[in-house]
Amino acid sequence: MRQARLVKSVVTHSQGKDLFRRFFFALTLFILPFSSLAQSPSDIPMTDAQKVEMANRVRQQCVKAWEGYKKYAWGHDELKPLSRTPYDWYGHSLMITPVDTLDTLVLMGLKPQADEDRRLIDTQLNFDQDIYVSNFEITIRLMGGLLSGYQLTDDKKLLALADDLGRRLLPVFNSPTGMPYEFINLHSGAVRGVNSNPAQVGSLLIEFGMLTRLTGNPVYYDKAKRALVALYRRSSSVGLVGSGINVETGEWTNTTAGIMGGIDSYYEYLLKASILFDDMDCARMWKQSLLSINRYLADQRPDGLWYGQADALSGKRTSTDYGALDAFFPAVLALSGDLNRAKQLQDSSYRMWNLAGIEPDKFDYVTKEIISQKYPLRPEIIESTYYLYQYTRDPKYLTMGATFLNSLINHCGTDNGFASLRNVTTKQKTDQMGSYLFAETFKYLYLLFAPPSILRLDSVIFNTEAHPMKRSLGKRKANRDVSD
Ligand code: DMJ
Repeated sequence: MRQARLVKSVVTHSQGKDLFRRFFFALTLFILPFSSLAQSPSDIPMTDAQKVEMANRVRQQCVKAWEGYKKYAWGHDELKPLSRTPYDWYGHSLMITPVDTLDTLVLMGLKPQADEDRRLIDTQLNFDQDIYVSNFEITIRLMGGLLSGYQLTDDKKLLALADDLGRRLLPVFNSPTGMPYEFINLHSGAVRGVNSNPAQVGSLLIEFGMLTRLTGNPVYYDKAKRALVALYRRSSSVGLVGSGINVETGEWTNTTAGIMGGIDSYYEYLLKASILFDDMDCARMWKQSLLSINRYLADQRPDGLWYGQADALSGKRTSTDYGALDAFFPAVLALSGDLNRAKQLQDSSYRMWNLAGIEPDKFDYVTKEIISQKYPLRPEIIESTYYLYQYTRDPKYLTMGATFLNSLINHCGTDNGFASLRNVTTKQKTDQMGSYLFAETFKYLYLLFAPPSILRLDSVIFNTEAHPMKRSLGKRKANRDVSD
């Protein structure tokens, strides 16, 4: 409050608005994010020059982490930022960080880095490996990154790699229900993992569908759409899905419903596929699902709007957890046209961030107790901030973005990159820098402050790993109906 009074007196007794703006900008950058004012972001606008300055700051941080990756982990899946050693998810590198990062480097105008990255991918990435991989993770990060990289650079090798990957992944859909197995061997096509969840089953259509649009091969769209429809048809009588499903029997193995990790991007893809491909089935499935989400999961509390968990069969509330992954939902609500709920939920997410000065992975929004202390550099809250700023131009979202950037730098920054936090209360770091730091966290932060001309939100649909797909390409061919 003292700071608020100080700000006021500066305005009254000085040269007015311009000085106030500059003073406020300094506050935004260095002081505000750590003060109690950060609980309710101010609505003082940033000038265009100040936004450019913020975008440059984000780019500098991204370059710093990219240089660290290059120095200590070049050609590997990830950099371990504390030990400065490389890490490969499956023993052999699938170049997860290079592929996930390419479109971010292009959008940031880092051409030498983007060209070098592209050369690495073009010459070294080989999917013919005798390893079992997660179909979901490889689709959203690698197929998504290759497809958006191709759309931004016109490098046909990237499309050929995506096509090769798509062909290798196809056997994953050969279950009795058409819902994909969890893991697949990239060399033999053998599958594993009958117990899956809605996110893994239902977040494939943006990538597989775009692959169909770009190659003309209908099989990708058809398989991913059938899986999505098969899942939707197993919604309960109250219109909810559980968080665990057996892909061979179609039985629910866990009936906890929510918008949390394990379910999250299934809902996201119903909406986004409907827009990207003009797919009316997806539009209908999204509309129906949203009614149940708002009826059974939304929770209007004295301190604001939250979304918790319920039993998928009865709709009865089971818990009041909310976390970093749930914070994607304001973006989806905003894209769906419900700005009112989107804004309220984003305010709630921001309060969660400020509980410990950086976001816990999960907390109870009634007791305010932190349930999972980790912060693995997640992007979802920043993604929602970006969408809300695009739709409202409310400067409070820029202030939120400045808070996030400062927390990241101060609590997660290392000499050569950024480290996840093991504990948001103690700020103890852990030796992990996931590739989505580049694909999503930096990209959404950059786009929040960058001029809209860098990438117009209404010209693309982002996959769940923030890889932009051009809407114009999604709509090129007539929509195919799937019936089974
Ligand atoms: C990303 O890989 C994707 O956003 C996915 O949908 C779930 N979350 C991680 C980042 O938190």
